[in-house]
Amino acid sequence: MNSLLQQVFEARAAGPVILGPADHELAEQVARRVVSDGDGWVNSEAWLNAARDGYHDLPAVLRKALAEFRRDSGPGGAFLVRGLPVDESAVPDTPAYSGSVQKEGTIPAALLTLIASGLGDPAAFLAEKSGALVHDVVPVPGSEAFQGNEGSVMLSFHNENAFHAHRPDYVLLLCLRADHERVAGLRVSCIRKALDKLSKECVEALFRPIYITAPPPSFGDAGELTEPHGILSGAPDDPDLLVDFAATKPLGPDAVEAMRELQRTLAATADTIYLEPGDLAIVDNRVSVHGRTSFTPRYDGRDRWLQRTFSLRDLRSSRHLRPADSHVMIR
Ligand SMILES: O=C(O)CCC(=O)C(=O)O
Ligand SMILES: [Fe+2]
Repeated sequence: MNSLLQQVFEARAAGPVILGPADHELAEQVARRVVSDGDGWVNSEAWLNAARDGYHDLPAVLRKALAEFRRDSGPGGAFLVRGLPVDESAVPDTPAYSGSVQKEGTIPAALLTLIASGLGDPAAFLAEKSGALVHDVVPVPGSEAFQGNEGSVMLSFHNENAFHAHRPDYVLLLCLRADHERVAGLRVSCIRKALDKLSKECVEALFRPIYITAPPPSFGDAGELTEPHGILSGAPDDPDLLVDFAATKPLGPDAVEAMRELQRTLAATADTIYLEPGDLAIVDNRVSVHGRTSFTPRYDGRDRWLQRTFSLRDLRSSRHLRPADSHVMIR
């Protein structure tokens, strides 16, 4: 493991899970079963049922670590699994168009759905990537400067879908292919590491409802601005974090100053993870923001490719947004 990875996880009781050969094989068998039982269609009911069922057959070492992470995501607010069965040589060319999603059943899509089903329930938004449960995170020609996952300039820190009342609790990012130069780093920063480095005035302002947040560009024209909200909420000694540095607007000078201090501090305490094929990063979206360093795509079919799935701990609470109790919110 490289030292940056070590830094991310050294503070956690249970470090990264690295699957050995037998567990790698078992995870592959379980994922294959989801592919064969799941109608070959990622958003189908059969696929979701197969993933929920199959989760219980995943390696015990993985399930135990996920259960611990679910109870307490630790000071880093993120988790890494390495050695998942992703065979880069069998991965097709990296797609290079906007809105690309994984509709057909594949091993990586099965792994994401399996693990999302253990942490909570997989879910998606109709307005974002056509409601697919598994998204491609790939650079798109012409979108280089986009503040979204199609871009390749630095992606600023954000809670995923911060504006939405039913935003994901966990963001799962599975690497199928790294970037050519191995410089694209997923950056994760957790409020638990930053909190005691913030001034009293800053913390006090961040708890006040003096911020509003817009939907991210990935939602197109859909979605509404939030009501004024605090960036921090909940327990003073272990608050939740809610901010998107590209979409959250401070209302007034105190709000501006506190947001700047927070941004500086989150950058200083962040961890950078250079994902390799078979690595899965799980971000606790309640206490951590994430972003990405810049990189240079070549659009040659060998660019960086992550796949992403969201998991919600309480799917029921968004029932009014999910006709027929599907896993896709219509707004
Ligand atoms: O490219 C990355 O490492 C992260 C992109 C991102 O923020 C996302 O897909 O939600
Ligand atoms: Fe994101």
